[in-house]
Order: sequence, then structure tokens, then C-alpha cells
Amino acid sequence: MWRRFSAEASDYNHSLDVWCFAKISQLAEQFGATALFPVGKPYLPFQRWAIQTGEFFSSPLGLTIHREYGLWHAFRGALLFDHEIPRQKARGQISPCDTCAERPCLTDCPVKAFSLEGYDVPACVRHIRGEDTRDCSQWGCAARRACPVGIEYRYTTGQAAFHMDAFKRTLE
Ligand code: B12
Ligand code: SF4
Ligand code: SF4
Repeated sequence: MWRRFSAEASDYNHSLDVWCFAKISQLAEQFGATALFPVGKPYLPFQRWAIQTGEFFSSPLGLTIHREYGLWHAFRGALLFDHEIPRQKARGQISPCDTCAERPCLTDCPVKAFSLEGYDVPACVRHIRGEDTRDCSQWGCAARRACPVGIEYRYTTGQAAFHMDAFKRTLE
């Protein structure tokens, strides 16, 4: 997706949301479905839907985790049909987090933004706007990068920097 978006970005004013809106709306039309998006209030429960497929699990970071792709995925849209689609049988997978003894994702953030109480957004933002000792702005969230699952799918620098920049702008 990133390669395709990068090639077409200027036609969409470099907005990934606008690009996804166009592409997923096209798919919805093709399949006679309604397109739904993760942005815009009220927020739709994309992560809960993903977990219901049996392919994704909750991780200590609040992000969902996949056995193959690890934390390196995002949900760009969903197709809503007016008839029921038989569900695939859940594969009975277990979460990679269940067998991860070290849990490095919980210790690698320089400001300990992730804890059992949730995600300390102000602490994270102060750090990445200031010293940014782990180069999160360039390489992406250090806690996310600490996870050993699916490292071959980690975002490239350009992709990580694009998302971190969008994250900072969202908060502004
Ligand atoms: C609001 C929001 C934020 C807020 C969070 C505010 C807060 N106090 O936690 C801000 C702007 C800070 C944020 C940040 C990020 N977000 Co965000 N965010 C959302 C959004 C738009 C709505 C969340 C929501 O309220 N959903 C409504 C409830 C009803 O849905 P739900 O599925 O039932 O709820 C689940 C979540 O609330 C989740 N949860 C609980 N605590 C936390 C904490 C964190 C950090 C996350 C990510 C989730 C999470 O658990 C619930 C049950 O599964 C979702 C998209 C969406 N529609 O869900 C993306 C989403 C959760 N974000 C996402 C991502 C990737 C991020 C970032 C990593 C972006 C980045 N930099 O690349 C950062 C994380 C910080 C970092 N250090 O990098 C992805 C997660 C993908 C995944 N693998 O799970 C989502 C799904 C968007 C997408 N297009 O895929 N985000
Ligand atoms: S580091 Fe371990 S506990 Fe944390 S998200 Fe990855 S597999 Fe799960
Ligand atoms: S982006 Fe950096 S400062 Fe923010 S939560 Fe991730 S590791 Fe911590």
C-alpha cells in the first residue's frame, strides 16, 4: 500500500486519508457495499472488529498484534454489506504476547508512556517534540519497534516519518 500511495501521493495532495477514501470507496462501489473509515467521529470500533476476526489480538500497547505482521499494520477502511457473510472459522490462534516473557514493548519507551493505566499521550508528545532520544519522529515509536514479532514488516524510515508527522499534526 505504501509503495502505491507514494507513487500517487501528489495527485491526492499527499493525504493518505484522502487516497484511502478514494480507493476504498471505489471498492465499495464495485462490491455493492458501504465504505466505512477509521477517522472521523464518532470513531468506529475498528480494532474490536479486527479482534473478532480471530486474526488479531490486543497487545499491551493498545495496538492490535498479528502473528505474522506483528504491530505493523493499520486499518484503513471497512466494507459494510446489507446481508450477512458467513464468518470464517477462527483458527484458534494464540496471541504472540502470551508467550513473550520479556515484553520489551513496555520498557523501551524513554518516558514510559505505556503502562497498565493506558497510554500517556502528553508525555509521549513532550518527548518527541523535544529531545526525542530514541528518534521516534524519524523511525517510529520505539516501543512499537521493540516488538520482535513481524520485524520484516517494520515501516521504512520514510513511511514511519510520514506517520509520526501525521500523528504530531493530529495532536496540534
Ligand atoms: C483517537 C485515536 C488515537 C489517539 C489516542 C488517544 C488516547 N488517549 O488513547 C492518538 C491521536 C493519540 C492516537 C495515536 C496513535 N494511534 Co491511533 N487511533 C485513534 C482512533 C482514531 C480512535 C480510537 C477509538 O477511540 N476508537 C473507538 C473505540 C470504540 O474502538 P475500539 O476498537 O472498540 O477500541 C479499542 C481502542 O480504544 C484500543 N485502545 C485502548 N487503548 C489504546 C491505546 C493506544 C495507543 C491505541 C493505539 C489503542 C488503544 O482498545 C480498544 C479495544 O480494542 C483509532 C481508529 C479507530 N476508529 O479505532 C486509531 C488507531 C487506534 N490508532 C492507530 C495507530 C497506529 C496510532 C499510532 C501508533 C500512530 C502512529 N504514530 O503511527 C499512535 C500511537 C502512539 C505512538 N506513540 O505512536 C491504529 C492502530 C492500528 C493497530 N495496529 O492496532 C488505529 C486503529 C488507526 C488505524 N487506521 O489503523 N490514536
Ligand atoms: S513485545 Fe511482546 S508483549 Fe509487547 S507487543 Fe510484542 S509480542 Fe506483545
Ligand atoms: S513515540 Fe517514543 S515517546 Fe512516544 S510512546 Fe513511542 S517510544 Fe514513547
